[in-house]
This record gives sequence, structure tokens and C-alpha cells, in this order.
Amino acid sequence: MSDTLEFLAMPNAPIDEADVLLLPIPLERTVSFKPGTAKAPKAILETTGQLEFYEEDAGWSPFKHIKLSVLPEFTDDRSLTDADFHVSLTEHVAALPTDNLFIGLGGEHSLTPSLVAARMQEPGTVLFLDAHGDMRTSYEGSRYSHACPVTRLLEQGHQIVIAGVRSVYESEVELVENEPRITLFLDWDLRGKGQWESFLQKVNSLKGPVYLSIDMDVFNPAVVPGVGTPQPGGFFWYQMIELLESLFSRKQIDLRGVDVVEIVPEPSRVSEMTAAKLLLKIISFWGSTQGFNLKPQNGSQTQVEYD
Ligand SMILES: [Mn+2]
Repeated sequence: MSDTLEFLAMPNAPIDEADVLLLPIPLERTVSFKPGTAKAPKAILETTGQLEFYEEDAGWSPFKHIKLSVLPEFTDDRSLTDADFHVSLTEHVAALPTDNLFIGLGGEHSLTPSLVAARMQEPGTVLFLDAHGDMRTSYEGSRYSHACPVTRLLEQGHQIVIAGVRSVYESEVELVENEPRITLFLDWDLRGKGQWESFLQKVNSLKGPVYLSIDMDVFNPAVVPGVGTPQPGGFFWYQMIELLESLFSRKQIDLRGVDVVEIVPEPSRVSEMTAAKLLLKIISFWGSTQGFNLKPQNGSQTQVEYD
């Protein structure tokens, strides 16, 4: 049983009963700078054991009411080509129950289009938080590189709202200028109060199906030093909280899925803790918006046996 991954050291709910499905995906194929992202899902989930059940921003204990299941890791079969791996990931996720909050825990950012293909089959909006443009057509010989997910998402027919970017290639700037389906909020532009407010308004006004992809390098490296390709600048913790509050303040939000990617575990474990707490905030804010606080107290926390 020691290989079983858990969130907050709670027993996993049966998949068909779970309100939140969390899929660890230790994908590491195209990392170009700091290796180690394959170790992230396990390191982050182990760190969740240090969180409190009570979530102080929404002011409740979400898992008294919410049932969560951490699924077995979707391990990488290295005999598969990149293309075949991503098809198998999409098929795996598409076969899961859909009446839940789905969270993919990476792993490198190239997994996002495969998760979106499974969870958002009609055109929708991807809110894409990242230090980099991630809009290359291919990179180092692979269309499935962590530098290319935005291009794959455009091919699927989605709108993309990208924020936090502070590293782009010239052809990516040209793509943004010519592609009306991309809305880009450069990190520098978000530093002004007016611009930050208009970004939050944009987040709050997203209509139709929405998918949230969080590359942890969107954060300032002082907050999250352990990422595959760090960049100076970036979000601080309470900016992310404000963003999540804006996203989840609309009760009718049609959130198809979330992913948290690109962590590389590091000795201080600050990065893993930030990712762990971010997962807790996302689940808490989502659950609060969905009215779980009014539902019976038979969530995963109630299954914990204290000694
Ligand atoms: Mn990225």
C-alpha cells in the first residue's frame, strides 16, 4: 500500500463517488533546462500531509463535505512515441467520470493539450498562466514539447487567455498579433493596478467551458524556485489568490479541468509546499462556489482514522 498516493493523507474515495479526481502524471520527456519534473507529483502529494484540513481564506474545512480520490499515477511508457503517449493520455482521461473537478498534476506542460482534448471537446477558453509564451509550433524536434502547448490548444479550436508571460520568442509575438483567439497579459503589464483589475475582470467574465492551466513558473522564483525553466519577475502568492477568487466568484462557471505543472522538487521543499497549498485553495474555492458547504458531512476527512 506504500505506493498509494493520497491528498492530505486522506483515504481515496471510490472513483465513481469522488467530487474531485486528481491524476498524477509524472511526464518528463522534453525538459530542456532543469530535470526532475517526473518526481513532482509524488513530492507534492507527500507535502499535502503537512497542510491543515481547515482552509482559512474560504473559512471552512472542505473535505468534511468533499470526497477526493487520487488516481494511480499515469506512468510514462517510454516505448511509445510522443504522439502515441499523448493519445493514450487523452483516452485515459476521457474514460474517467466527468461529474467532478478534474485536476492533472504534472509533470511537464506538454500534458495540457492532451487533458483539454479529453475534458473540453467543444471550443472553450483555456486560462493559461505561464512565464513563457509556450507558442512554438515545435521545439527541439517535437511538436509535443513543453514549449508548444498553446499551439496545440489553438489547433483544438480554443480561445487562450495567457497571463504572467515574461519570456517570448519573436515568432510568438507575431502569432499573438495575428491570432485573435489569443489574449496575452504580459507580466510587466499586470504590474499596474488598473491593468491588474482589468485582468481580474477578464477572468471573472469568462463564459462557456473553461480550463485552467497553471505552469508553476508563472510565480516569482522567490515563491517557487523549483521549476524546470525559472524566470525573474512573476506572480506573488496573493496575486494568485486574487485570481482564483475572481475565477470562482462566478457560481455558474463551467470549469472542465485544472492542471498544475512544471514543478521540480528542491531541497527546501518550498516549491512543493506552494503547489500543495495551491491545490488546496483551488479545491476549497471551487467547492465553496459549488455549495458543498451545504452538503452532508461525509467527505474524505471524515474517513481519516486518528490514532
Ligand atoms: Mn509552460
